[in-house]
Amino acid sequence: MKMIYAIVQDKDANKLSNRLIDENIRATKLASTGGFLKSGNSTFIIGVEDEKVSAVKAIIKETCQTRIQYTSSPLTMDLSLETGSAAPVEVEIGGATVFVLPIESFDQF
Ligand code: 2BA
Repeated sequence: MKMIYAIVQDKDANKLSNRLIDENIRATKLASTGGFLKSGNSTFIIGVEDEKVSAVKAIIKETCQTRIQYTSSPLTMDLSLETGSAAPVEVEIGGATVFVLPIESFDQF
């Protein structure tokens, strides 16, 4: 059995939830925050049998898309304090960041 952690953009989270329900794959969705942009994203925790890992990754890939976001980098934010204007920085996010970990044991009591 494996534990899949998938960090996805909030805009894709409902679509992914619905797909996982349709495919009878159990998941937990956590509200999370990206360390770099400090904006909200969603982290899915999905425990699955080894043979289902590829199928789940394919669903995540199909459901989550890459987007461009504009933000102020720490450097331009520092400059903006001096000049009063911050140049936006283009950042490409996602579609999804996925980690697959082994599970030592799985119990439901
Ligand atoms: P954030 O940390 O808010 O990062 C958002 C996007 O900003 C990243 O997209 C990446 O394009 C850019 N970025 C992140 N750190 C950067 C840096 N030091 N310098 C320049 N650009 C940087 P993604 O790579 O698609 O990541 C989306 C979200 O997935 C991240 O949000 C974070 O919440 C999570 N994530 C990505 N890699 C991770 C990792 N190795 N461990 C844990 N979480 C990760």
